[in-house]
Formats: sequence, C-alpha cells, structure tokens
Amino acid sequence: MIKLICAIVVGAVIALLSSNMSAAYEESQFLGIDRDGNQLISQEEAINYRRSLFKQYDLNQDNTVNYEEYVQSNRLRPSTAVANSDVPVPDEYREMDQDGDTNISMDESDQMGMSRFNALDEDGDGQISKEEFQSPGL
Ligand SMILES: [Ca+2]
Ligand SMILES: [Ca+2]
Ligand SMILES: [Ca+2]
Repeated sequence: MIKLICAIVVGAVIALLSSNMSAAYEESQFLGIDRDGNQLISQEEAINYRRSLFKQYDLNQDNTVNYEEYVQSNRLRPSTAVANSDVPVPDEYREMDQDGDTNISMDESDQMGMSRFNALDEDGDGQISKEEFQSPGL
C-alpha cells in the first residue's frame, strides 16, 4: 500500500514538473519575441521573429530556405543518416511552401508568420497577449 502511495505521489510530482516546464518554455519564447517588453507581441515583433528564424534556416544565405536547409536546421534527420536521404515533408513546410517549388522565400515565411499571428490573436486586437500565446506559437 505504501508503495502504491509513493508511486502516486511520484507520478503527481512528475506531472506537475513537466506541466511547469512547458509553461516556462512558452514564457521564455514569448519574452524572446516581445522585444519592447510591453507584454504584447505586435505584428512587427512577430515578423522580426520570423525573419530571425528564416536567417537561421538559410544556411547558405541565398535568401531562400530549401528543403535540405530546413531538414538540417530542424535536425529532422538523425546525424547517423546519409546526408541526402529522404525525410518526409512536414505539414509546416508544405504550408509555407505555397508554390511548391521546395524553396521557402522570405515572403512565404512572412505570410506563414501572419497566418499564425492571426490564428493566435483570438480577440483580433492586432496584438498577442500572454494568454493568447501558446504552442506551437509563431
Ligand atoms: Ca511588444
Ligand atoms: Ca538557402
Ligand atoms: Ca489579441
């Protein structure tokens, strides 16, 4: 019986810890995007954030993110796999790559940012509050 109680207590503590950790993650992501620290994410801040992500993805800096760069940046392929082995295309990439040429332009990335922004902005006031901000975010 004592063992069972211990197991329940340990389980509850683990559940509590992991829920706190995901909240902390969202909090730090929010603070990273909210550059002027007014506790709201404006459209401009959202676009700036998308552009900094875009630059990180664009490994050869030619202003497009091709699928190989996306795979490498997101570590979608295990490091032990062959360099150009196929990785299934995630929905996010398909959604961004509107013309389907397997290159993401900055425009396409901006549009994805705006559609995510609008999806998160539940009250439609053009700002994302902490309450509105949630995973997967922008
Ligand atoms: Ca702000
Ligand atoms: Ca590139
Ligand atoms: Ca809002």
